Amino acid sequence: MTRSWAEPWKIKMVEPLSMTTRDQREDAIRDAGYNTFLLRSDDVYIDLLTDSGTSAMSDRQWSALMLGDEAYAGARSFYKLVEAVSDVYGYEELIPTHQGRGAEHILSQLLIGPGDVVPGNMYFTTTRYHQEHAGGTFVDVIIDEAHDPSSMHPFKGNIDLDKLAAVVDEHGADRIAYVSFETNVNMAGGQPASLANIKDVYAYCSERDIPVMLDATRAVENAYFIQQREAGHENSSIADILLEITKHSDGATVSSKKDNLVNIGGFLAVRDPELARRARAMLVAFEGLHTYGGMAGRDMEALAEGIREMVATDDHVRSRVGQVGYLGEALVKYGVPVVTPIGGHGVFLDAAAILPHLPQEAFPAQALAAAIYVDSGVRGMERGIVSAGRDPETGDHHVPKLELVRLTIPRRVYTQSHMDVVAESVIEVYDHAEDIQGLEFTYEPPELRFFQARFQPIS
Ligand code: PLI
Repeated sequence: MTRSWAEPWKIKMVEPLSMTTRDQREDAIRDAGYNTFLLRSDDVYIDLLTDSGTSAMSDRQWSALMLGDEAYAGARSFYKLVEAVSDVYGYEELIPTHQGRGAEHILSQLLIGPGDVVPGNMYFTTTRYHQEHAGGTFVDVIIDEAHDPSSMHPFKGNIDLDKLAAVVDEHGADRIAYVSFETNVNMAGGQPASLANIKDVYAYCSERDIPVMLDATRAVENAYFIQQREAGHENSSIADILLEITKHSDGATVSSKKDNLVNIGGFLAVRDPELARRARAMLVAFEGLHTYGGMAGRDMEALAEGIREMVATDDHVRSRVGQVGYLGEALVKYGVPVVTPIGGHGVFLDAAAILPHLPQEAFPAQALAAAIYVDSGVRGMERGIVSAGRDPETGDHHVPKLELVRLTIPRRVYTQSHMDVVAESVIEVYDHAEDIQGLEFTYEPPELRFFQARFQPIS
């Protein structure tokens, strides 16, 4: 007999959700320019826009808030955070920022010069933005399987060493600012890299003096997949695997709004004291003093506690990724095209396969996210051609191979019954997918356009 798993927590406080009618939702999405980012959360029933900053904190984190030391300089809460990052991630030098992109900004400005190249495993929107803003060119060196939604490769986040070597040979090692290595690659569908690949990339780069900077935002979820899928690690704890991952890097940027179980915060962590010194000089100009950066003392307390909690037992991440898998399996069982294997933080619907009647320039994923919202009040997010933006040189759309809608599961927030409601809605929309019309821009912002763009149905 199979035995069910359940969440390793119980609910102590609840937040009522808004229920809306279909008519209300049709008005709301029209008013939002068919962009789910522009909906008011009061008009949303189950909010799967993002897992970023949407976690439920534990009672320990809430009580930690009260211990926040709000001293301008040298706050006790900062030193607690330094200890937590050192114990759990193994980096000694901490630069606290308001969130992940604050850390990306500082790292990019310090390490990238005009004309430099930054190879990475697929791109993330804000990460690439900061790399380009600093004058660099991002080059995707992820394995080909990552661009194939139906490939069952267990480590679709791996870097292809041949692709990386080709970039290094073409430009020369001294033009490579660093390798930007994301754990559990968001845009690929929450897909992990193997520890073997992380080690190989680090060995290759170290021989050539090329730094490896992790985006360790979802490294805990990556560690879980290593434990489950990579031979030799099945008996290691998540905490040990995480340290093994970070050991093979020179530093990391982290958005603490994901794995770290807080609603705001982030950091840059490095090993090199000289790089840390330069980062602190930038921190005081752009974020705040070096012992709080972009965070209040109470935020650093809750973050230090969240960092320890995320690896205190393996049950947390098993249940977190298990819930994502539960939703994914329900959709796979019905035959809805989704990115496989199911990722760590969300289920990614293959909008190109669901809406074959729409060309990519008609923004199928944007249209599908809007249709799911109208059906049930479930809010997902476009992760396709709109998110990819335009090439800053040519002005043409970047045309990603993946045209996806992401249903991202906040940590410790929703129950399996919510997942059932989501699955039923997606199936309903999938069954009538041929009725969904394409969209066109009515407003296209120049930077990170997906956040605030507005659309209308193509007449
Ligand atoms: O949203 P920030 O600034 O704390 O972090 C930016 C960021 C960096 N790296 C990765 C892999 C992310 O996923 C990320 C933010 N992700 C968001 C907001 C998301 O919805 O996935």
